[in-house]
Amino acid sequence: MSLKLYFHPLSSFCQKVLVALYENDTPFEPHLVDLADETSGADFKKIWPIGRFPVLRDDAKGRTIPESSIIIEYLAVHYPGKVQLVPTDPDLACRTRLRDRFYDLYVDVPMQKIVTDRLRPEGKHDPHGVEQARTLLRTAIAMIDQEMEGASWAMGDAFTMADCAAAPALFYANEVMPFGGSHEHAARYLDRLMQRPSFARVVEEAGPYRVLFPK
Ligand SMILES: N[C@@H](CCC(=O)N[C@@H](CS)C(=O)NCC(=O)O)C(=O)O
Repeated sequence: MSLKLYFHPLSSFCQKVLVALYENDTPFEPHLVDLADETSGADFKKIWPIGRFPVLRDDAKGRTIPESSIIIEYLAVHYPGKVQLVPTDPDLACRTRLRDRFYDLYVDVPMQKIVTDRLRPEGKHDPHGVEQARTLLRTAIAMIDQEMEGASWAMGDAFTMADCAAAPALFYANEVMPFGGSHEHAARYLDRLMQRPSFARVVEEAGPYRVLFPK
């Protein structure tokens, strides 16, 4: 097996890549990184000094690939499967990347700002930053709610990289700022994502680690 994924099961960006791998039954060796553990964190930073996961290592090709979207693009080029996560049509691919960026930057990132603020020590919280994140997240969810009226997946009928990004981002966003009661189309989209076998598996595998999620 040439692919090794450095990841943590609770991490939303890692879950995004796991969904892509599971969609296509792509074989890989999971390598759990525990950033709270000095040795595990230091070993990981030798591979990717930025210290953020996921990172894919492809021993067969001698490549180390960070960044969730780039990993999914790499898999689509070098290890394609039955589900075409990045369309071959350039315009459709461009629109897919836009949706992927949208879910990463305007749902996942503000959601993480809200969650990670809970981990900050007393006196080091950033209430203004958290409020900005909540405002951004609220705007993004309202946009998604409109977009998803009449659509099955982020790009319409086909499940793509954008849905890989949307699944964990919306899942955690709904935990920190529940939108089920106010945005029914976004909520139904999240339900569909939860029922998708690839993401259902990701959620189930993260189960034992849920106690680490800051309340
Ligand atoms: N743009 C990166 C973001 C990766 C990222 O922020 N990962 C988080 C976990 S979800 C992380 O590694 N956090 C650890 C840290 O910031 O120390 C991607 O798409 O992969």
